[in-house]
Amino acid sequence: MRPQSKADSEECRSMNSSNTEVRDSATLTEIMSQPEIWRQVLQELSFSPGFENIWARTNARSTWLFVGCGTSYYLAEAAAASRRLQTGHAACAVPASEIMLFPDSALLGTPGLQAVVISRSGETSEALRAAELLRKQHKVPTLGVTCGTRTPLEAGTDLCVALHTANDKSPVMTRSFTSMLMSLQLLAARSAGDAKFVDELEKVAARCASVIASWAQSVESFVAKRNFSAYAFLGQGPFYGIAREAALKLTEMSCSFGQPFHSLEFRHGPKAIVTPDTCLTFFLSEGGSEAEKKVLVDMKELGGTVVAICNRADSQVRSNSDLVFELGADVRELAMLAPFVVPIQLMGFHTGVKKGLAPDNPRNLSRVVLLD
Ligand code: F1P
Repeated sequence: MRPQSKADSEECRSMNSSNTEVRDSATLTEIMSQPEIWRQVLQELSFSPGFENIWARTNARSTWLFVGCGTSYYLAEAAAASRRLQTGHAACAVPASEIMLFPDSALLGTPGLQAVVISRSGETSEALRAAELLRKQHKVPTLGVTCGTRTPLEAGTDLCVALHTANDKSPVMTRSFTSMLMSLQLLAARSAGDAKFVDELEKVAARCASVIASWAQSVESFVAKRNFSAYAFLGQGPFYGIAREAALKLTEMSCSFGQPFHSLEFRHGPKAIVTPDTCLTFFLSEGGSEAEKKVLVDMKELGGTVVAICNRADSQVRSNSDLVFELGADVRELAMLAPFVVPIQLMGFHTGVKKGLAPDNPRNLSRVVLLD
């Protein structure tokens, strides 16, 4: 057996010492439960008269405004980008605080506007305030999306999707984020008359179930061997919302500094930070992959540490990446939004544990932000 190098013993020490935190952690359990939870949620929604009713009552609305806070805001961004591509109709996202403080910037007078207020807890003060302003002051029909039960959000919106199965105990949103995103993509697919999309999400759930354990192992050993001074998350189109959420996950669970960028924007200045201690994660789309891969190669040439998340990696991606995650599913790229965030949920978790933090009890964070 090869003598234990310093890195190995450090790796063993960091992996062993956090076993209990790892094994018993609600956050890790909830991350690893996602493929099964997605399968259950898709099943529930496919046969839910309530969901069908929500589609029937919102389908004619031509412009959709997605609203949320924190992770729920980045979900709103990914859902809006996905809906634009799925339906070809207008859709955008704003933080709930903008509805409160700069309502005129959200074009609330747009004819045919449908508002979607997303809140895992259904209790976040800004989300409730935004729902109330949209509904009562601006007369915009409101659809709530939550994982809570009998929440103030449900009481404060015209319609509500409540995914109790996908709720997280952890203050950190993981399966709630991916499941609520899938539910909004299903609604858009229904509006686009795209009956195949639910099958593709089911394929993604099955495929992720077969790779998630190996993803978790690769992340844990990668994190054990490396220390980074900065993290950048790069994605184009609908993957930009996923890059935003990935940066937040790393920050929430490991108190490290992570920033999201549109991949090609990274050349326009931010690449100044690239060193071997910079971890650059690329969410490679299929639509933009040639141009995105060129950025990946450029950053590797600058000496950056590259993590690639994609459906299938070609030799160029493999030879220029330090770590590759492949989903390998025969689905269209929009069905890959949710699973692509999973490796970074895991990276945030294991980086936090390595730094002696407790992701189940993230520093300075509460599960719900309540304001006076
Ligand atoms: C929104 C949120 C979470 C964050 C933390 C505080 O919650 O910002 O994204 O992780 O838990 O609250 P919600 O409105 O979706 O419940």
